Amino acid sequence: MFLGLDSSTQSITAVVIDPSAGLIVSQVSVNFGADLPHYGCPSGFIPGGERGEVHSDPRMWLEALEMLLGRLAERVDVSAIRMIAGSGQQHGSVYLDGTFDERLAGLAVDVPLAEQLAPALTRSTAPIWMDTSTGEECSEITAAAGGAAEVCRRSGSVAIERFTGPQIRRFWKQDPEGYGRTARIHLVSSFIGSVMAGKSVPIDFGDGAGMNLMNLETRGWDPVLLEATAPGLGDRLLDPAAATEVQGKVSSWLVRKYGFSADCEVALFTGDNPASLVGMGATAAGNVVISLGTSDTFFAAMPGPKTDPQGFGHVFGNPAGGFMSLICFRNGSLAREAMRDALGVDWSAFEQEALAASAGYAGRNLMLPFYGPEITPRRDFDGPVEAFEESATAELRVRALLEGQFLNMRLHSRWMETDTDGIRLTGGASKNNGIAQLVADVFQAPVERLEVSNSAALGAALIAAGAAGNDLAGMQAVFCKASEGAALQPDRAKAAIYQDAERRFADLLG
Ligand code: ADP
Ligand code: XUL
Repeated sequence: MFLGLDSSTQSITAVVIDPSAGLIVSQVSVNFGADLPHYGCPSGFIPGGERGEVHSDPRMWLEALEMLLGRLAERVDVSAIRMIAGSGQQHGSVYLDGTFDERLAGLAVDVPLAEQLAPALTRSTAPIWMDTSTGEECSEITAAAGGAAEVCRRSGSVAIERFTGPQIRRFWKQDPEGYGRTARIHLVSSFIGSVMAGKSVPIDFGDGAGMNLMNLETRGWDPVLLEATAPGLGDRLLDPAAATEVQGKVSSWLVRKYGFSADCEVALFTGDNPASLVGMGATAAGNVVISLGTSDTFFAAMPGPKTDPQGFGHVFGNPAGGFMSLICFRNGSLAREAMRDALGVDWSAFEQEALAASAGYAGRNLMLPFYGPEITPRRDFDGPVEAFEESATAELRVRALLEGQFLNMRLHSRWMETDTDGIRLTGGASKNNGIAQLVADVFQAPVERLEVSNSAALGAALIAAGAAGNDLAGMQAVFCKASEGAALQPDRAKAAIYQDAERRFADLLG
């Protein structure tokens, strides 16, 4: 059996697979807000951050990991797991002193993990992908590295607020003493991976590309970008590596505490989106994936790196080799939830309203669907903007929000020139039939959903099995099957309507 873990924005999930039987053995989750309310992070981050700061608590991630492994060991014979891999929300970073590796090597089973590792934190909180506080640092890095086009040519993205390099620079500027004590910087993925391996493990090419620090051509840390970001940064990072590179045996803590086999090995952890590309069976070009999680993302495998002329999109490493393109929209599920709560309705209202959109009615009432700062396109928070032809009812608002989200996605994914012949939909909101149909209609492409909803954790389990020598494409054919029933077909009567709506939406954005 093989274990994949996904430490995401709002939850941590484990998926265990048995490739020889073609079976998902178990799926278990811990929700940060619901299961660990004492951290005060109902949506997985510390509320009330100022100046665009969004941080989370690494101790919460550790306590959740421990709770998850406990639940897993109650359901599954974990001694039969041969390899572990994982994924994490991208870009988030954890700052540790020189005692981190000693602590990992000597973990006690009867003391909470968070209590044992927290003293190694040189920054008590971890900035995550929702953070937009580093505009100044992005400008400084861009200037020092020779301009936006040069940063993009080297790293696959222009300097981006949530990316780890600008976040590291901000920490160095705000707390040089804390930065000075920092011996190791991990991403969320490599942090959790290190706990599993009992030692610091490298960042992989998939997640490493989300830092504005990795050179896409050499797949090593880029000396110019390191220099432009913070002094001595190269010493604080292990060299990046492929996700399938095995790091050795699991931590003895897992053996002693949960009964893992001492022969179980650990592969690298990657970003949630690269892992999801694997779990959605989309590592070879052909399918576009739309993930409707906390953030909404649009991504696809691509043969060679191609960058977004507008600077919103990114190039990451594809865990199966080559590259992937990705665009992230910050106002995903959290915007849908904000509207749901403001109107006092539930998800079935979203489902009904999206399904009720008749051709003559669709795309008429436009909304810029931003309930918080947006990153694609960049918008500071000034609330959603409505351009309605008729007086706004709750129903119209729901429809306009959803249409606005997917029109924005359609507009900003044009540069990829991907074939949207087929869309694979994943993430928490993908189970909503109305939302899924609306995606088909706005993109005018058939939409498929897979049997397994935890695509990042499944992708991680497939990476683990692949690292142990199993054939990835063969496993994807078994595990990444579309759900029973045909794909959702687009309503062709809406093609011209949404083409026109996209143009008007672009005008409204200005
Ligand atoms: P992440 O992996 O980013 O933590 P998920 O992919 O698990 O997030 O998605 C969680 C989100 O899915 C929830 O925050 C919720 O807003 C949304 N969601 C869950 N069920 C539905 C539904 N039926 N309709 C719309 N959205 C839903
Ligand atoms: C991608 C991004 C988010 C996070 C959280 O660039 O910021 O999708 O990975 O899921």
